[in-house]
Amino acid sequence: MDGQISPLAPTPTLLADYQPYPFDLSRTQLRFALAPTATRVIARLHLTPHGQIADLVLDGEGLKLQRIEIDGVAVTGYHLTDTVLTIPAERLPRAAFVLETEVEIAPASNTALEGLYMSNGMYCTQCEAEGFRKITFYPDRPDVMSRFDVRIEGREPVLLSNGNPVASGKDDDGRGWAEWSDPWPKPAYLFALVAGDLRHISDSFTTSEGRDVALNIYVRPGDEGRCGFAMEALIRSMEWDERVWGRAYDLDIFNIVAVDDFNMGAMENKGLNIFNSKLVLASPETATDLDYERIEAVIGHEYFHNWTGNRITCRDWFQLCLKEGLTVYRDQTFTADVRKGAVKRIDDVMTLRARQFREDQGPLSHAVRPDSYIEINNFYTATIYEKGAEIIGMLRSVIGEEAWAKGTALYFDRHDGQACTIEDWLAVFAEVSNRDLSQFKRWYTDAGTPEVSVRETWEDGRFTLTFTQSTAPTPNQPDKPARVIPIRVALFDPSAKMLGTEQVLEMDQPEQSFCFDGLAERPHPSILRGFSAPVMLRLDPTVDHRAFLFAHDTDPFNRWEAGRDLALAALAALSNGAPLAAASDYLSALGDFLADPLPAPAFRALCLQLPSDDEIAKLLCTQGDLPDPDAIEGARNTLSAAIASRHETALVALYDAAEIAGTYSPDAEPTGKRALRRAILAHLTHIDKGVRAQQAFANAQNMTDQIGALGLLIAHGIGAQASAAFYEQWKGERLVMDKWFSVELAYAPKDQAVARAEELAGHPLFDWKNPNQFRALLGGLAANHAAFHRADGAGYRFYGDWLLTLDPKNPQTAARMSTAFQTWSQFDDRRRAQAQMVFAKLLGTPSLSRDLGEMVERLAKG
Ligand code: B3K
Ligand code: ZN
Repeated sequence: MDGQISPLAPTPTLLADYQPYPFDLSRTQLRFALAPTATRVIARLHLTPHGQIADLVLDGEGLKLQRIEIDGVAVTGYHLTDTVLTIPAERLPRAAFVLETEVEIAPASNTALEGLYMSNGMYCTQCEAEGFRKITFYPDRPDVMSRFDVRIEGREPVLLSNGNPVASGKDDDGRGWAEWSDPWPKPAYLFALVAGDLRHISDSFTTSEGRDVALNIYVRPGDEGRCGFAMEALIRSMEWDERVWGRAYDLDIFNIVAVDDFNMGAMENKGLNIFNSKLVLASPETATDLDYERIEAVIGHEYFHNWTGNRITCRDWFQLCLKEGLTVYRDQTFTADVRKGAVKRIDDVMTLRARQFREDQGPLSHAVRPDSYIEINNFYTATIYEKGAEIIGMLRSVIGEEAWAKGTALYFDRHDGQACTIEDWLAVFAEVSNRDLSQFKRWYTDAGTPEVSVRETWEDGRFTLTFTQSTAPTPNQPDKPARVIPIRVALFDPSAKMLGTEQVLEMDQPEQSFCFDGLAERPHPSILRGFSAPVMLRLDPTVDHRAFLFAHDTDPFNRWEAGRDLALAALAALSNGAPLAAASDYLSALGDFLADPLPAPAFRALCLQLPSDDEIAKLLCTQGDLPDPDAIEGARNTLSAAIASRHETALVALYDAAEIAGTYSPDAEPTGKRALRRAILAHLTHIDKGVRAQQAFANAQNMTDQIGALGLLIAHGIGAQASAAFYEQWKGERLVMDKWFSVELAYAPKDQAVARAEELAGHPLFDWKNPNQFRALLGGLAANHAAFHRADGAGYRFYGDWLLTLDPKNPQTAARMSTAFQTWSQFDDRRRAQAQMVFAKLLGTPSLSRDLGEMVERLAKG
């Protein structure tokens, strides 16, 4: 009954209903006898009632109960449903007791990839958020923390669980066993077990506290040669967390395991992180620069959870951002520190806008701390992760560096070993900074992206910036009172000299003015530097500093933003049918930028990359225009071609200068050069008949260059040969094949993409039950804006039918992939009607899962 919708509407879980668990669970002993179709799990739970008399309620789903005893005596009179086991209070001892259950589960038939399941003959687990209840009867909630001792029995050579290894051996019949003990109390969602025929690479790390830690990365046989970079990334993460946050590792061993079938990126199980193999395995020939960067970031992210998530966890799932927002903030600053510097902020803002702003401006908008959910897995969203991280950054700039350092130290001291709330988190900062953070807290409780408008006045040497904030209503939240918005500002004189220093203006009213006196000339303001708050900035339409800032701003983010705004304005005008002259401001500002010898390649690459069709469509909606996906695609191509013809000489010179000889390195500098060449190639391919892209493909020495060129060739309708060659070269590499499926669809001409998707869905190498492959194919199509949003609805229908196919097997991934539909209501009536037909079909399917059901219900509201 995996996640099947009940005939009655599912009841939401409410934050307001939180009650502490009435038992203490000091120790959990688990014994697994592994078998693919009949694994036995014996659980001994050491429970103590908290005083009041309460029923013992345990979660459990899809478990065959074999035995249930309290202190060695069989329990009678318990009540068992599909999801809950209840032992009435009157059948429980009044003092500490041990509940022992024995259940049988079938990991081989677990296609939902939640709980204990199998991937290529290997056993593995995924328990967050509520997967442990598919393993044994248990209080499966994050505020119940317990010490775990685990014994695993199986024929697999590698048997792993959390914590430190205690003992292992082999029985006479050749069956192996291993015992693990985790000294740190943890909630069940951090439990993990892995068993399989695996290979590993090892290293070690000595912590600042003098602990020698063995580090291992386990992979399928044959993949050992591709985990070196992941190991280096782990060591960099451990060093960084000690140096920057004072957090040291706390076990004798840290294991990472790569699995091919995984619903998301990775999971921070205590001492035994489980990763999607695409976020571990890398070689220059098979992984792109972006893959390398993501591997490092995700290895860091999961490792950083050891403190922000594991040592201090969440009281309930409404507090998910407590660990996720903070840990994303930590991984973003880690990447900026060790790899990318200032361009990382631009990447992060692009992601935030593409994913979170999009979510916040559509039917799925929700608060960073929501107060109700039906399926918690549907709330692992960009809002909780990325906007959650933005809030941390704002908090830091609002309270200042000193209070930030004191507050974080106090948080770790005070709450180590606890399951906490957002209130606990904010309280430490309120205390150390002596500030009332109740208005700031609205960032957690109020959904929606604030719009901040700016007006300028200049009079008698006084320059005034007047800001107005407003947030549009979001589902179930009609009123949006003013928030605290930190706005980083600098002023420049006309010769581009900064006047004074940068300041953080703190806005906390619906409208507020800030004055700057004693200025000789009207300044150029640079507002919201570093994107100091996740808001949509609307600048004074009567003054335009964008070309000035694109040429001179010393804040990389705002410099990039100025160029981006000019490009967006041009693209919006072209999409609405304006002639190319509408792009002339942008084209000449870009010329000045290209003539500046100083910018680094990575920054130049970002400035040369045009906004996505999705972003252009959103801008058109904001302006009150109806976006037409075909016109948008046309506008983007027109502008790209115009960039190429107008600036050909400068672009060719930069392209040639960024060529790299020698061996591949994933370091920031060569990565920046490759990104620049790819960005320039995207424009030049419009005017050179694809000659350079063909050369780039033929000469590519690494996956970054190869797949980059392939995408362009396909986009220009000249990729058939290259695509076939790519396929022949890589058909034996599962992770590269994911890239191929994706690129074939993301760049296919819009009128051919759906037919190609249908063809590829029947390809012998396409296994739709593998989440990476499903995501590659469906995600590839959804990334092709004009194809997915085809006016005749063919893109929507293909996509919807595949969600329906996947849903009974893997509701979590089906639900997540449904977010491709979140912008449906911004298009014309014909497209809207097509999307609504898909929703009606999905909602009319009686067996639709709770996961996908909740998503489609919300999406359909538009
Ligand atoms: N905490 C996990 C995500 C679990 C998702 C469950 N549907 C990975 C992470 O954010 O680090
Ligand atoms: Zn996380």
